[in-house]
Amino acid sequence: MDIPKNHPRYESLILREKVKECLKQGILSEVGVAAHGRGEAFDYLLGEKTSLEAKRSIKAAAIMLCEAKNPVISVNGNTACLVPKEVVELSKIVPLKIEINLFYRTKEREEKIKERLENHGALDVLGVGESASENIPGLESMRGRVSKEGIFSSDVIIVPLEDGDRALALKNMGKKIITVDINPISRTSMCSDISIADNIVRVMPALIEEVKKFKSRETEKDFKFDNNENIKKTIELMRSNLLDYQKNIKER
Ligand code: PTJ
Repeated sequence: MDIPKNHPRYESLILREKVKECLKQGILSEVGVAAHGRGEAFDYLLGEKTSLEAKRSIKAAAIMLCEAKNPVISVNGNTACLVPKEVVELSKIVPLKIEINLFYRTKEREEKIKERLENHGALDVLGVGESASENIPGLESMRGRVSKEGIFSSDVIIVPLEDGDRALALKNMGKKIITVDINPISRTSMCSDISIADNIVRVMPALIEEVKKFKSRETEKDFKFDNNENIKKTIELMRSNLLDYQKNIKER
């Protein structure tokens, strides 16, 4: 569908078109559409821009990724739909491994997501078919199936767009978790080591830039990050944005 460029919700509608297309192609799960809608609602509360808190968490994530021994990005249907090019670029510059990990796992979806990532330049995609032969202890869902050389043996994992029980199970295995979840109070955000509360379409380009800065030694050496403080400030920002909306109604 042709979306008029001057539509006030242009960017959001373009993303919806992408989601619709990925659903048709079998990349996104049907439930992934609901997950996207939940993300849109939180984006409204954040004013649809990257907050200072999100910028700080992105910088902390870049440092953690670059200092990791075996970093991995976990890719589900929503992530593969929205940011395939950026996932591949990040995997090359850190470098890190790409692993497909689906809640609604089917062979067909694994293959389609792999193909989408390969079309964007991915060379080695883990987590497909027999490659996911290990299990995350204590996790009953399909997300528990992971590859030995990827998530199972990783030290740092980026877990985007997932509000569930896997992050905690991975933490219990002794891993460091970075999440990209625009909802700062999701289970995953609350138990991660670094919680990036921003839209993944804005996070990935910013994360790639921060990794480049770290690699070229432009990141300040004494950068400190406190995830709990950052989550609290993000919630405060949402609250103050809501109060601004309320004030605007009174003044109209
Ligand atoms: O592809 P599969 O089979 O693995 O299925 C993926 C599901 C839909 C199961 C997975 O995405 C999921 O667990 O969805 P949830 O539980 O709704 O969690 C998704 C989280 O991501 C929610 O907290 C949303 O607010 C958040 N979110 C949605 N869209 C975005 C987002 N966060 C950042 N950027 C977005 N664009």
